[in-house]
Amino acid sequence: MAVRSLTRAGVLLAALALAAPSRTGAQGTASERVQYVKVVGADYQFHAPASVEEGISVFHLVNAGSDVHQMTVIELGTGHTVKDFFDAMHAKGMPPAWAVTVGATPIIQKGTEALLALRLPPGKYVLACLIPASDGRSHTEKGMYQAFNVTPLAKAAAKPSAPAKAAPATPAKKP
Ligand SMILES: [Cu+2]
Repeated sequence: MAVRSLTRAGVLLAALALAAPSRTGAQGTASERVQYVKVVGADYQFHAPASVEEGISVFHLVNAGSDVHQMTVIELGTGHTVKDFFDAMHAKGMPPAWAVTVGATPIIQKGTEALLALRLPPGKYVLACLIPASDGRSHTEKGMYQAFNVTPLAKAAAKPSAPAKAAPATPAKKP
């Protein structure tokens, strides 16, 4: 009798422990896929995938240029385009008020790397290097920005026969 009660309590605790890491409830599962997103930063442009699926993405920024760089992930929201963002950066040298900064890497030297893990909902985003160059212009203005989309997970689930679609260049096998 006592043993059975303990066992039941143990199972309940285990279930709670499994549920705890997921702050957003339904989205998080024990088998949630983590997408690996390689981003190469050059002087002055980014080479990055055009889209990722919603959920957790780990951005791996490599500075392949000779200048210092960083990467800020900005959500454009509805009603704004990448051009709107670029125009605002050109006018003020900093992101406009409507742009939502979702995350950013530190500033890294040439030949170094930085990792940034984010949980991204579907939407339109832009990667941008916000560092001002010596002439006062941001690296964004020099071309260091790239639009990317976060696509709903349901879209991928509708095509179960093409699991490797989201990451053609990299083996996204990490749990
Ligand atoms: Cu830069």
